[in-house]
Amino acid sequence: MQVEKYKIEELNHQELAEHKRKLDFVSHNLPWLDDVMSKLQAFNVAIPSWALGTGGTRFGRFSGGGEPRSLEEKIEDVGVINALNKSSNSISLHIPWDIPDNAPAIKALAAQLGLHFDAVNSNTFQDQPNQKHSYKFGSLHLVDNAVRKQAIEHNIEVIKYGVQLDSKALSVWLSDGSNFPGQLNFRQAFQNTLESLQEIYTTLPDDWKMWIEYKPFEPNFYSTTIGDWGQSLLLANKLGAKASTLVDLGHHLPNTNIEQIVSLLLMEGKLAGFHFNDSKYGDDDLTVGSINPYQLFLIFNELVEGMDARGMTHATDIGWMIDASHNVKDPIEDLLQSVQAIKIAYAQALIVDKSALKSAQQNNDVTLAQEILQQAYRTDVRPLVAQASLLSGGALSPVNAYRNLQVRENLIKERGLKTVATGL
Ligand code: RM4
Ligand code: MN
Ligand code: MN
Repeated sequence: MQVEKYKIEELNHQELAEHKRKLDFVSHNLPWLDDVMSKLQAFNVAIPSWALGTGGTRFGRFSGGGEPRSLEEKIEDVGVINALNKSSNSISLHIPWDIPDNAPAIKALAAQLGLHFDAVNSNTFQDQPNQKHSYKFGSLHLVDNAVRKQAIEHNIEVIKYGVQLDSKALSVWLSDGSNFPGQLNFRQAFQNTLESLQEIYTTLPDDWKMWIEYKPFEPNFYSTTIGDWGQSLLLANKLGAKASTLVDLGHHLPNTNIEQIVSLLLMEGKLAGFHFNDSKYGDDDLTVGSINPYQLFLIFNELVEGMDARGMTHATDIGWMIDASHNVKDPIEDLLQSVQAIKIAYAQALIVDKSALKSAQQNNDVTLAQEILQQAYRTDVRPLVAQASLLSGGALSPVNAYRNLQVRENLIKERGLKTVATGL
C-alpha cells in the first residue's frame, strides 16, 4: 500500500493554524533558525528490515497482523514510513533473513519509493537450515578453522549482496563469547576474530566500510569477544581506515556514559554509526526516547559538537539507524515514534548556544554550563521537527496521519491477520 500525498496535505491543512502558532513561539529567539531547519530536513534514519514485524521474546510472540511477508512488502512499509515522516529514506538488510534474490527488481522497487539501501548486516549468531557447521560456540573467534571459514565466507557473500544493492557498508555484530569462566582463552579468541575480520576486510570494495558493533552480554553471559568500545576500536585500528566502531545504544552496562564514548570515538575518526533504541535494563530494544530522552539529547549534543569540530556533514558522514524490536506496539507506529524522538534530540542539540557553553566551560562556570544545556533540552522543539517534515512533503504529525489514514487496517486487508515477518 502507498500513502497518497494529497491525503497527507489534507491532514496537514487541518493542523496548520495551530502548528504555526507553536512554530512562531519556538522560532522567536532562534537566530540560526534556517540552519536548524535545513539540517533537520536533510537528516534521515535508516530502517532495519528486521524491525517491520512484531518482535518476540524467548517466551512468545504476539503478531499484530498485516506484517510484511516478503522483502518487497518490507520495502513497501519503509515507503509508508518515509512518505509520512520524510526522514527514513533507506533500509538496512539482515542476511539471510532478507535475501535480495532479484537485486535489480528490489533496487527498482526501492527507488520508486525514494529509498536506497543502507549497511548490510551479516548473521553468524544463528544456524540456518542446511548449514554445514554450527555456530553454537561462536563464529569468527573460534578455534575451529572450518567454522571460522564458513563465517568468513558468509560475510563475503553479504558484501556481494550489498554491492548489488549499492550499499556501502558491512555491519558486523558477533554473538561470540563464552558462558562460563574457563571456556575461552580471551587472547586467542580476540586474535582469531582479528584474523577473520582481516580476511573479510581485504574483500571490501574501495568505497566500502566495515562497522564493528560491540555488546557486553547476551546471548553469552560470561564474556563477549567484542564486548565494549575499547575492544571494537582496537580491532578497527588494527584493521585499517575502512573499519570503525558502531554504537548500539542498548549495548552498554547500566549507567555507562555513552555520550563520552561517542565524543572520543568521533575525536579518533572512528565512529561508524548508530543503532538507536532505548532501554531500562539491558538490550531492551525499546522505542528511542521512551525511557531516557535526556541521555539521547546529551549524545546528540556530543555528536553535533564533535562532528562540527571535524567539519563533518551531520546527515551523511555517520550511519544513522534504528535497531529496535516491538513486542506490543504496531511496528510502523513504533518506528515513526523512534524517528521523531531522534529528530527531537537532534533539534535540541542544534539549538544549544555553543559559544556560550564554550565560555562557561572555560570559566569553570558549572552552573551556567548546565543551564545552557538544559535550556535547549527543555525547549519544545517539536514544531521545528514538524515544520521540517512539512517542508519536505511529509506529515506534521506522522503517527496521527498513520492512524487517520488507517494504514494498518489496509495492510491487514491486503496481507491478512496471520502474517509473520522474518527477524528476531
Ligand atoms: C543484536 C545487535 C545487532 C542486531 C541483532 C539482531 O543485539 O544489536 O545489531 O543485528 O541484535
Ligand atoms: Mn544493533
Ligand atoms: Mn542489540
